[in-house]
Amino acid sequence: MEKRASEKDIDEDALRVGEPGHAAAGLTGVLVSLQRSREQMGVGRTVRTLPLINQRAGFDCPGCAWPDPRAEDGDRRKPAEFCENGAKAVAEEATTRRIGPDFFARYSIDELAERTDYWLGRQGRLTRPMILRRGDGHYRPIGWDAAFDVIAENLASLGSPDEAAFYTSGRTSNEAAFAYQLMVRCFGTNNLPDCSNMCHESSGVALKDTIGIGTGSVSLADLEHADLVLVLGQNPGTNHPRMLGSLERVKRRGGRIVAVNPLPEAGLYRFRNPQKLSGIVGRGTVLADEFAQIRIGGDLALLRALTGLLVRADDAVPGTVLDRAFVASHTHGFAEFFDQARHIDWTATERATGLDRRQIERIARMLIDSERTVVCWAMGLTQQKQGVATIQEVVNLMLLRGMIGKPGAGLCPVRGHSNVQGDRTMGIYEKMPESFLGALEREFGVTVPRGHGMDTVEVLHGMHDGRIRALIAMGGNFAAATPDTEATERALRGCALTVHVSTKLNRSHLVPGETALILPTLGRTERDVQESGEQFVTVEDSMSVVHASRGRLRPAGEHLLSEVAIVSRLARRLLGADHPVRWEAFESDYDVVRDHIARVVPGCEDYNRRVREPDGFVMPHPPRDSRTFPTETGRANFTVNVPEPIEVPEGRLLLQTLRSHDQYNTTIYGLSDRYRGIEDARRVVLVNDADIAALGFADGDLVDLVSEWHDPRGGVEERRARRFRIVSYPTAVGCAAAYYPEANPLVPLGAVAERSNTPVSKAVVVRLEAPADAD
Ligand SMILES: Nc1nc2c(c(=O)[nH]1)N[C@H]1C(S)=C(S)[C@@H](COP(=O)(O)OP(=O)(O)OC[C@H]3O[C@@H](n4cnc5c(=O)[nH]c(N)nc54)[C@H](O)[C@@H]3O)O[C@H]1N2
Ligand SMILES: Nc1nc2c(c(=O)[nH]1)N[C@H]1C(S)=C(S)[C@@H](COP(=O)(O)OP(=O)(O)OC[C@H]3O[C@@H](n4cnc5c(=O)[nH]c(N)nc54)[C@H](O)[C@@H]3O)O[C@H]1N2
Ligand SMILES: [Mo]
Repeated sequence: MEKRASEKDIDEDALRVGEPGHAAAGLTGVLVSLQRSREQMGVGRTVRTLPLINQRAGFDCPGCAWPDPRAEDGDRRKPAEFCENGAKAVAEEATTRRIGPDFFARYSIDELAERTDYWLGRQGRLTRPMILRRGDGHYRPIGWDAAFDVIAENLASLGSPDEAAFYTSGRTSNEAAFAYQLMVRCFGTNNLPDCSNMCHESSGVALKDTIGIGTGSVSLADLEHADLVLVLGQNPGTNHPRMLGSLERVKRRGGRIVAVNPLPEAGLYRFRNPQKLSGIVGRGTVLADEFAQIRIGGDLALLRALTGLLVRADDAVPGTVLDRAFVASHTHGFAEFFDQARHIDWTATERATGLDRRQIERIARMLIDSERTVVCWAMGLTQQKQGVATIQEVVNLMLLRGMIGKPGAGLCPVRGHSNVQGDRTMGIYEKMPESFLGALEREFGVTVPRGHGMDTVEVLHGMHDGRIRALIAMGGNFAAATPDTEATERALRGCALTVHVSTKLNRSHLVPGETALILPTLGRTERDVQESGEQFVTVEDSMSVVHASRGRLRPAGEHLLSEVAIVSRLARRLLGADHPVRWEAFESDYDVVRDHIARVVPGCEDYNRRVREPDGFVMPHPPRDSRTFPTETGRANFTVNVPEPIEVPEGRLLLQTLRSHDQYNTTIYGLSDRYRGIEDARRVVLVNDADIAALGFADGDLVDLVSEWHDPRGGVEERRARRFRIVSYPTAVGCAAAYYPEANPLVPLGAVAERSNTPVSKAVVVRLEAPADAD
């Protein structure tokens, strides 16, 4: 049987498995980052680039959204304020390799589609606008103006603007995002899906309803001064390595850490700080005081038990546990919450969590003993069917003890992409409120649509049934990041037009609509010179700090346009020369965009001045700043959340799809998942020894993964991903893990989180089968 291209990744015999690591970072991390940077950029460029990452005069790391230390944090910004994986993200962008028209003349699209994502990423930076016309086998170069003509003509020929969707990934700057959403709304649609729909949407929905604002309530200083930090469903050692430094400071100050995860992730155990000599050579700091190895999807049941234990402890000795004054003056719905919280069904809790009652009681005791608690979480919580309810229960837990809006305490959703939070603030959202839409109209004298647009999953459904005919993507890798790969690829191929504004070649370029364009753009690391001179852009991190980012490298090619320039030019072509928005001015001077942002986006007043402060400024957050809760009740809302058990039939496992240490989402840097001891292979499935034996397989066996999904409308759907190697791994019993995006074909489009519509990428029921094409 013909293997799918992405399955060829695997050199099936190359897999090497060592001991899972117990410590993160350290000397190996430093060496790997230098080696990767040198390989991609050469020595000179490495020396010039790495020192600028996250410095005030430099650029924001294009890796994760973890904040930088500010003056108020004691100003301990280090000369090397980046991590191994940040250096890889930079090297990936600042590489000296280039792809030009000759590359596309050499490889047909069918040949490229046969290559792995890893190979595609290694070819280098895109340098010229390219077009794939209907029936042609190759992308051909096209001029910018001609490219905008093709896009505008295609969009104009749609039955309605709502037949187009405009995706955004989270690297886009605030200036580009603001201009982009304005163009899209002036064109006439709110179809602005983004990567956040697949990422922290559950956090946004839960927080908005309960505390009135969708962002986290802590600063870096709060986190570092906490008595207790809960890290739920997150792997910071790989995905937010600089967070480990903060957790280390928590420990040094005598604070405690609880990690809740089906996997014993290295960074949560022990951390060798590469910024310090002792860290490089010493044994490092033990981080987690308590590691709860939870079953996938068990967090709501755990949190319910914890809120129950707190409520009961206060019942036993009234006034000793709950912050009654806070509850009385700042919250709503406590009575109803209290009534159900007192009942803990221990049998159901132990079954759902796989945890022992005594451990849950120990964690409750730690919560009671802590005066300042911070809860951090990421994809392990959000990409679950009950993701929103789970995060609402996190809020309940914190409200009980008044842990919002006081120093050293609060809610900390740890964001992914470096500017995913800023893009939202700038209006990249299919459901922006009337206040924002009205402000846009007043500012620009335009009319924008009011009906809600489609999110990522809705767009995919729309493509399937013909309601969406065109996809424009500002960054990202839509084809590989979305679930249900086979169906998604069919959907994309059914579009009349697909357009990707990209820095690097990726899978999405190879799953074209009838007409497809690749528009190459500048990255964060590069100098951006426009008519009025050198420009900078702004971004917002996971803790709502907005600051400037300035690239310094020579652009990867002379034909590249910045994202702001691409939007401005497309807008002029699409909306006509007499459009009331001064698009040319946007392009020539980003201060002009920022002046509009200042007047439209609440909290961004005086934007141009404040982003020029050395540390930028912090967005307002009423619960954090003044314990005011802009919800419908005017208070923080308690909610009642009922865990529903995930049914896993006999002989099946619950599979999560996650990141290795050597990738950035769909960008594969290399084949080393060092902390987990897995080398040279990505098509692996991590399974507990007991389960391997019970299922009749052995460590190292080759299997197909078959997902089974019970459509609520009836019927079972099956999806297959071929040829994964079983790796014996100490994950929770009954659970399994495989890498994203290789496992995306298994995630059903219909399996989404309630209310946030986020694909359930962390709980897929699968069975293992001997390979269907065994040879
Ligand atoms: N180097 C690097 N950095 C990145 C990224 C990257 O790909 N590479 N991606 C960026 C992006 S966009 C994001 S969103 C973040 C993602 O950051 P993470 O959320 O840390 O990423 P994942 O690899 O998806 O890991 C999810 C974690 O949740 C755990 N988990 C899975 N299911 C459950 C569950 O049911 N309960 C609990 N308690 N835990 C569970 C997994 O074992 C794993 O440790 O990282 C950002 N930073
Ligand atoms: N199964 C499964 N699926 C998942 C997840 C999971 O855990 N499991 N995680 C989900 C999450 S959390 C997220 S955030 C999404 C990520 O989804 P996306 O954001 O769509 O994917 P990325 O892989 O981050 O996008 C990488 C591409 O962005 C382009 N790029 C990089 N830098 C720039 C830039 O500065 N400008 C422009 N225009 N383009 C640039 C490059 O061409 C690169 O190929 O995936 C989601 N999908
Ligand atoms: Mo993400």
